[in-house]
Amino acid sequence: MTDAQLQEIYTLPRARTNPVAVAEAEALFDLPFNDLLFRAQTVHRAHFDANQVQLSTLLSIKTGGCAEDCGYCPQAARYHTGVKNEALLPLEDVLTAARTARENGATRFCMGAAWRGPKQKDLQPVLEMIKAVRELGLETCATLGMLQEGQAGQLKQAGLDYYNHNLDTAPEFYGEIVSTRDYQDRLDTLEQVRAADIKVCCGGIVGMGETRRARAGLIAQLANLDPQPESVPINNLVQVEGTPLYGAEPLDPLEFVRTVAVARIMLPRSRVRLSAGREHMPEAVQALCFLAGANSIFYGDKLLTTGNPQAQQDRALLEKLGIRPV
Ligand code: SAM
Ligand code: DTB
Ligand code: SF4
Repeated sequence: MTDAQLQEIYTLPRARTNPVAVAEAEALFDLPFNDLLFRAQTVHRAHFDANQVQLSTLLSIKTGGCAEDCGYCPQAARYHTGVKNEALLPLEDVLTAARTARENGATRFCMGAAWRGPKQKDLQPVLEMIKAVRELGLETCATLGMLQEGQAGQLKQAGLDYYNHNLDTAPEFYGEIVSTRDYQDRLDTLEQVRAADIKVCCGGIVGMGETRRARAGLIAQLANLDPQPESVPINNLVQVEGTPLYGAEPLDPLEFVRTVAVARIMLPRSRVRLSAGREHMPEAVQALCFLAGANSIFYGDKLLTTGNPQAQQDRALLEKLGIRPV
């Protein structure tokens, strides 16, 4: 891709990133590992208690059968991954899961649906779920896909605290991963979420065969959202057989740690979440991610359709590191 093409991609109407910010992120990635981690830890301590990690529990409220073609996703109908389709869960099932999450010490409950976006008839029962989960004293988060005009306002009214909608990767790599919605669609949804005064949870996935420059591009793009997202999930691709990205070259764990560190430095006030990909991540690598400034995790035995470390195992890890869960 030429510099002119890159310039064009990064100046989409609502994409505020310019190549200078990408270069800044790239320069951070290129630092010696210890210098990068020292800088990240310094920024981290200036804005957060360094021994505290926020716990969010996920629940898939509608599973599989999705019409989109996201190349990483086991829930896309067009890939044959063995995920069992499930209609929208009844309110009682959601509440049972939320109560368990609360008892286990989670403070936020994130409800995910395998939709391109919610139809109006789908939204109503989700609004009931949000209200009921909030009444349990949990923070609420939802990830339902693209939002249409007016839907963010309804979510806000129901008591939604956070909306998760990821940019996934850098604009120049995005077209190789997803074709059924474009980057601008994602930025538009994020703008609707902001306008409705819901906190933004927005991050991406690494380990999809992208270059370091693309990882820098993703972080720069996130950092240039104005205001910056309150919550930034950094996912390491969970490779699921049947998806196009199955068999991609796995990312070097130290490069994953670097990605977390660059996110911490460029998004100093955001909670950076060490997200998908922890199930098979050695504890020492997770500890390095916390040192690099990660201060949130998905907590609970399952993500949406794939595994996550057992809650008990996570509590033991945090205890070993002297990290307080919040
Ligand atoms: N369907 C909605 C959407 O795509 O906006 C919401 C749910 S979707 C599963 C939420 C996010 O999960 C995706 O944007 C992607 O970043 C992440 N994700 C999905 N599959 C993943 C995988 N195999 N590994 C890592 N992250 C994944
Ligand atoms: C996010 O950034 N990661 C979560 C959440 N937001 C919705 C999802 C991870 C999904 C991993 C694959 C699965 O379990 O289906
Ligand atoms: Fe559908 Fe979301 Fe999966 Fe994409 S990431 S295929 S939109 S469930």
